[in-house]
Amino acid sequence: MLEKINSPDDLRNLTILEKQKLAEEIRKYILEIVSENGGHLASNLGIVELTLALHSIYNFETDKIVWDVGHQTYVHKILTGRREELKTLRKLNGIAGFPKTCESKYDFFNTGHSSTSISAALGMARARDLKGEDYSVLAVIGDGALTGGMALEALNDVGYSKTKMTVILNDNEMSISPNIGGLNMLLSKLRTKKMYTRSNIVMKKRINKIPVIGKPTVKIVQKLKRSIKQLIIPKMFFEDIGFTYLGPVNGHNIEELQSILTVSKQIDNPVLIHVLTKKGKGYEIAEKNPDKFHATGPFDIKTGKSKKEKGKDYSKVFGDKLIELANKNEKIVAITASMKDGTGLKEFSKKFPKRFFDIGIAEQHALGMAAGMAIDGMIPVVPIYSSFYQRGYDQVIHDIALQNLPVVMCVDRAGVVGADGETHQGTLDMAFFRLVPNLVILAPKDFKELEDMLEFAIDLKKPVVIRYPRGGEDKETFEKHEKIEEGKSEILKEGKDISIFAIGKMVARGMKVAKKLEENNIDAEVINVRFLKPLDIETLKKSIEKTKNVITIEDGTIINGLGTAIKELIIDNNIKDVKIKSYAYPDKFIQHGSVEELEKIYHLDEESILKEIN
Ligand SMILES: Cc1ncc(C[n+]2csc(CCOP(=O)(O)OP(=O)(O)O)c2C)c(N)n1
Repeated sequence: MLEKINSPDDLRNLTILEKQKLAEEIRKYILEIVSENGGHLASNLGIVELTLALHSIYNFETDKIVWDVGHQTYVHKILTGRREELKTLRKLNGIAGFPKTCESKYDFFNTGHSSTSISAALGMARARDLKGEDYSVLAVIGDGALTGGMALEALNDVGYSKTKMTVILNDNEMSISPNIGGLNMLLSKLRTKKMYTRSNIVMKKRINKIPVIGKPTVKIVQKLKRSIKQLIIPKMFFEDIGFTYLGPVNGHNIEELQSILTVSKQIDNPVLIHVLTKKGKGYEIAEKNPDKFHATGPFDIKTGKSKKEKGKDYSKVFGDKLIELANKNEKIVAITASMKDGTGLKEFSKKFPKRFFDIGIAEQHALGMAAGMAIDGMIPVVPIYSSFYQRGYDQVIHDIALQNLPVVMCVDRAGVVGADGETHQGTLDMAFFRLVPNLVILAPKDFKELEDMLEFAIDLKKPVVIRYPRGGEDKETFEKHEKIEEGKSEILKEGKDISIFAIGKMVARGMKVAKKLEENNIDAEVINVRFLKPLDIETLKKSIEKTKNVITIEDGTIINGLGTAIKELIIDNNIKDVKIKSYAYPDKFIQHGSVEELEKIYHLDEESILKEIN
């Protein structure tokens, strides 16, 4: 059946039974592709029937849909003419793992970060109304994404606006890990209510059609409507803030989904449809381990085992060291915005449950709360992925840095992350953190240096940022690990012909480049810059004055990073006749592909650097 589906039109004449069969084929197809390419498996397996129903009832030639996070759009991509291309999922120049307006006319809004869909959809609905047009606008959001502040701000506005739009709440009780929070408590009450079935949908339609004649009758009828509705719809949050709440509905029953979507389409006010789904549906191994299969690398379908041996990574090194430090210092607390596993805090959460806080997908709140804990004597450690730190920028500035509070901000997945692409690349953090007064910014050259930096940061009693990349350390190992001192770089190799200044994971590359240069009788000096801020002006200046030839290497954007800092240093100190070249990512959003491929494209690999020096 799947081979016959080239556009949503091909769904129109299918029976429910045929759609059920198609759902199974889609599951199998996604499983095959993700087991080869890696990707977001469990969320996509859980949303197959819902996506089929959406494309059956709505016509996205005119109607519009925004997918929250966007990691669950593989089914949507298959149904909208990208079935074959999906085989190139997350590969360089292949299909993206998230919606992209440039990829298809059926992708109406780019997503990747959580909790944006309701705002975007409301914007589209308001634009539609201002233009006097008529089509449906939908947002599909998970129960995890609903915990994000932006989603709640949008709900507040939608309910009040009375604008015609539909929010589909895909409730699988999971964020990446089990979902938490007060809203989750509310949803779990709703989950236990009687399921919406075709028969009570029909009843609700009838209630809405009770005619209203004359003023006195209005009140009676409205009262009657309300009391009947209460029998079916629990009076609660969503209705109170201006939505018509429909559900809960079984998200794996295509017939019931289609019925409820048909009702929603006819309502001219905001509607919220509560859909219950199972993450990983249809693949038992993922159903049992939805967190592990939220996002996965290539794996064996039979066993669920990873095809690549997962070595030690920076997140694990961070998590283990934090446990060691927390054993000695009871003021240390750890905060995560729904990323316990990804940031290496799983073991910490078990060891110190009272000092561990998973606060939902709410980076702003995580950092604001960290500031509160710090001002009252705790030492909060907050690991967040680089691209998600963007969410909490004002909290870093206004709540933490301005009050000079001792919060340790660990920037995981810094630099290019690879297959997740533009929304997830962590190339901007050095640039935006460097602007902020009071921040101390470091990046380790290897695992051991991350451990040392964490220990240093916890003792520093200042706001500190430590950035480190996804994955493991370089094979280039370092014997030397000087003590970390504020604002002090580390000279790894002395030389007289060229100064190589590198930071973070790029220090290893700098060393390799220096070794190769040595073969050509070029004597390079290599400095592990360590602190982007405060910069070790004295040491770096001395080196520049000696060689008058500098290259800088960093895994961040070219704007306002290490290269910029060194250029400023040269000008501010009036050092004349210096040749300088900076290796960094360009002022662009970096597409998906493997880290190695992207480094090559942007001339950050060893070979490109050497070619340009010679
Ligand atoms: C701002 C932001 N923080 C964190 C993430 C990482 N992240 C991706 S999906 C996800 C969980 C989403 O849960 P939910 O919305 O319930 O969708 P599900 O995967 O369960 O279908 C998280 C935390 C993100 N994409 N954006």
